[in-house]
Amino acid sequence: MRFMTGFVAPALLAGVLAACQPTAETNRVGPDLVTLHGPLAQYDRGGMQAAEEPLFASYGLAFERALGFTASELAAFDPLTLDTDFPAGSDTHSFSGPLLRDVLALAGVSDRSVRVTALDGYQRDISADRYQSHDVILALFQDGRPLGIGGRGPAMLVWPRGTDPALTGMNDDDWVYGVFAIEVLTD
Ligand SMILES: Nc1nc2c(c(=O)[nH]1)N[C@H]1C(S)=C(S)[C@@H](COP(=O)(O)O)O[C@H]1N2
Ligand SMILES: [Mo]
Repeated sequence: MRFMTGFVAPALLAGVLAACQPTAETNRVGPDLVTLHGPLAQYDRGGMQAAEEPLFASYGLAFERALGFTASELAAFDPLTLDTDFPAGSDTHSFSGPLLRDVLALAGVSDRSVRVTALDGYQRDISADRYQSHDVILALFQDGRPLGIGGRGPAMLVWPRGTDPALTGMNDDDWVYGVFAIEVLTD
């Protein structure tokens, strides 16, 4: 994300508006892996363009503006590592990535539910109470390797069910892999 807040001189407006569109950009290494939309305090891109963004469109993810996170932007957060079984009862893996609440806080979000959408269309709603009270991460790595597209990437919700007593025995329903969009709900 590149913040676009504050005042801009009228002469700069055209350029700023152009920068809001998900079009030609040369100063980035890769795409937004996770796009945050809904009522945010910060945005860095314009509206969803159905003709150019069919995956958003096919899941009904329409927005006027959003905040996108590239791999390097997600990697800039302090990571947390969780050693936990996944799927439940299976092998233990070491997952790491930013706390979901930290990513949301960067966009000024702290008390709203979020709807997490995966590449396969799987969706789960997570209440603010849950992401604030549990150290759920947006995992980017499993056992030191980046989560890949086609695997569990680009990001995955991983919960500390091995160490957080309140999560003992939780099932996998909210362990969403293939996360690419997070909508902040207005409840
Ligand atoms: N993207 C995505 N994540 C998901 C699911 C899914 O269907 N899609 N299923 C959930 C459920 S119900 C389970 S039990 C676990 C394990 O799913 P798997 O059998 O597809 O590995 O992933 C969870 N995360
Ligand atoms: Mo499941």
